[in-house]
Amino acid sequence: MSQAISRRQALALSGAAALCGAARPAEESLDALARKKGLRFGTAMPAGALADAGYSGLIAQECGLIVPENELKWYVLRPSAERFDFGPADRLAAFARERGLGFRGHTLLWNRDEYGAKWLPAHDFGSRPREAAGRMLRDHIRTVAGRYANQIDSWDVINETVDPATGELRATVLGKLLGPELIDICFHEAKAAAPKARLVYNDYMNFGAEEATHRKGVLKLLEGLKARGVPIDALGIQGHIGGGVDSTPVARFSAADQRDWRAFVDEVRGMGLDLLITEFDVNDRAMPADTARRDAEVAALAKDFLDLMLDYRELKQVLVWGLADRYSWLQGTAPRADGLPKRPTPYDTDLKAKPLRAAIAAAFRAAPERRTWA
Ligand code: 9MR
Repeated sequence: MSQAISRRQALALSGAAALCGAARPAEESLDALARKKGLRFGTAMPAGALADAGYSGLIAQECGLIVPENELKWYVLRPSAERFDFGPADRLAAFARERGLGFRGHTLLWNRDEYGAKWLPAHDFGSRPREAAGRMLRDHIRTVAGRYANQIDSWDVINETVDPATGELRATVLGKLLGPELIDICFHEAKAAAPKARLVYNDYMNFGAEEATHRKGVLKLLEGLKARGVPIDALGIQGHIGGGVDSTPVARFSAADQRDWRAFVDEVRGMGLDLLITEFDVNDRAMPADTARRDAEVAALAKDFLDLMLDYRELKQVLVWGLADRYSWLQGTAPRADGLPKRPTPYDTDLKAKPLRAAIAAAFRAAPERRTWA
């Protein structure tokens, strides 16, 4: 056993002490199960959760890495064009270091203006706007990726730049000024600023016939990047399954959907890219009200999806978008018709493990071994 692992285990035990009596799994952590197969398991974490000792202790116990949920986005980091605020991201980085956890970066550019810096759409780029926009983007990436170059092991360089409706690149302020070159600039600058970090394109293309245009658009983007020699290491598959935010709810991973999804993942693998599941959760918006039945449906859908994905030895990390239901973004998005709280994550609101946790553990146990990324 390596020294790093024993230090992590010691730290996890001290974290578990902070759980203050919340129910804890009597078995190995999800990250320990993942590691046996060369994988890592982690979660998104908001800086606000640092004050929640029970929850942050559970994260330190179950996870091998965290990713800031919002704290590295332009709208948090860039209160104005001139100023950076690293406070919240630095607090999460410190937590990761103290607990011996890895740290992922999300995201150097979320190429959707509605989730960008508030001031950007009205920004005056002056008489040579294209040059000014390129400079701003490069400065941003150099500053942010450079700051965490020794800690962040993989970066979502670009998040969600493919329009699911058309498969084309989204029209954004920076995209209109720089054209498709915007994407290349981001990857090249990230490589220069953080040469050791793996560079990832992250998006929410999903399984299901409705998602075919999105999948096709992502493949086209990746093919272009590879053809131009852009330094990209992996595709981040967000893995928000269950549908239901702006698409039809999906309760099953049908044989036809599995076939089409495999064809998509095979193409990505064929380009020599690794894979991550970066934001896993199961939207239970249209599942039964009864808790036991709902949890069973969530777990079954998750297990089918994870089993297929873990079959790919290119899959190196699995991160959930929140470890407990009270921290899930889905609570505030497209509510259930019956108004009941959603149950999309592995732990309930009282931090008790649910069948989804068991499904993830079972999928890791059944997964083939792979060469680790770390
Ligand atoms: O979970 C995040 C939520 O707290 C934010 O309000 C929202 C907008 O910044 O982003 C959510 O996270 C998204 C992630 O950054 C990218 N993929 C989709 C996630 C859920 O919307």
